[in-house]
Amino acid sequence: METKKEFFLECYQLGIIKFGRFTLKSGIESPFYVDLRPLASDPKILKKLANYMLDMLPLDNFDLICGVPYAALPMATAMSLESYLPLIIKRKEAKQYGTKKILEGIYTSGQNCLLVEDVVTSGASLLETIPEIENEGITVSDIVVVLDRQQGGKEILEQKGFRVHTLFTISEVCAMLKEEGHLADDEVERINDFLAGNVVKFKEEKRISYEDKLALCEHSVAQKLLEIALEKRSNLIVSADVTSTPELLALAEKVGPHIVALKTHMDILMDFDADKTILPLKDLATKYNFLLMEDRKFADIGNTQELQFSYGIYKISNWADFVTAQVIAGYESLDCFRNVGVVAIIGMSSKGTLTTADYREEATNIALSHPNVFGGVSQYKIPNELLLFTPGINLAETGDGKGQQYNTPEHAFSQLESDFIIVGRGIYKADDAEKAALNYRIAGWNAYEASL
Ligand code: BMP
Repeated sequence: METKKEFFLECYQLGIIKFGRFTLKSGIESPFYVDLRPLASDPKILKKLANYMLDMLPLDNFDLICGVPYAALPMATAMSLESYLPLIIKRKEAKQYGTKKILEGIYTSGQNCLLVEDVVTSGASLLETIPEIENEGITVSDIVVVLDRQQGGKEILEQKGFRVHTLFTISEVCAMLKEEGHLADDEVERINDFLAGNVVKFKEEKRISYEDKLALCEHSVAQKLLEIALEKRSNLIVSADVTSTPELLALAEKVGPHIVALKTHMDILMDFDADKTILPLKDLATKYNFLLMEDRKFADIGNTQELQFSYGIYKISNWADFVTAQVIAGYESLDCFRNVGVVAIIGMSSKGTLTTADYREEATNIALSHPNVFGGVSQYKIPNELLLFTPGINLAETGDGKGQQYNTPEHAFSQLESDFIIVGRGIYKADDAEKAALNYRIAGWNAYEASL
């Protein structure tokens, strides 16, 4: 049997609630926006919705059913079909000609009509509709609502003597969405603030500059990266996902002047050799002033990571300036990266990633508190004390058909307040990698400046 929560999550998939910053008809700013009309476009969901609503009601009390136009019309129709309660239709405005009727359908005076509404906010539209129905000699005792926005409407209607049955309340819905990782703590807080009648504070402040970050970030690698960024007027990291040393070195030579760091996956090289790969790469890093970021994404217990970091054929600790690591194994697993900086994987760019809001929150707490960590990889904002690295950047594509999801540099800097963009295929697959690196460098720097 499907639970009410499972049913709600199915409805949520249709985009019926959005979170962010919305100006309501009244001019008030709301942290969420509800529109239940999409429910009518999914017949299975509409039918289930009708039954969930009917299950809450003393059906013997009613002779008729009527939806408040327009959003509740399909809901009332579906409920009528499921319960055999006869439907009447209320016009939004009385007909200008002919009968000038406000109610359409078959009814007689003295009958009791169940009213259906999609969302109740202040109750104003119901209070307008009810007298129009009662003027026709029909009584209204019960109102059934899909979602109560909890802004006083239900209480006002109840004070006037109506029984109000609600399937979901906004707080219940937020709790379910939080549990499922769709809502972060600060969003829930903002919603609670709004429901408590307070003026909601939306963050207005602009992102902070690299100069200010330099004062804030204590880790030596973070400072070095920020210094290079300011010197080269670049926030570009190229992801060198090539599979041979000649390709790697050729790419580093081309993009070197434009980047703050070269990101490697050393384990994809077919011909890795410490002398032939690392020594010339280090020379290029010195020549063009960029750092080496090994995207190893360590994800094991501390002891194993320590071995993976310093032993085997790659001996990452000998040459990488900083590495990426998952925080899945907990705080202490990061202790082994003593002589380098760590960028923690907080959220991933791929479709269906398990890095939910709750996970990201916990991962951020570890990243903030661990002295080896100076940054995070994420597709969401992270605290200013950490540098944000954003992969999944491409000026031409929106995805790669393998789960990768791309955004633009503008999105990274203005929406996420990112510090560094990471570009792979957008550059190394380009016909002219140097020109592509220059384009991304300019796009990244312009987007950064525009976001200040
Ligand atoms: P591309 O721009 O070609 O999609 O490459 C992105 C690079 O960033 C890859 O090396 C990938 O491993 C890495 N990356 C990512 O795409 N998303 C993440 O969430 C984390 C990553 O490190």
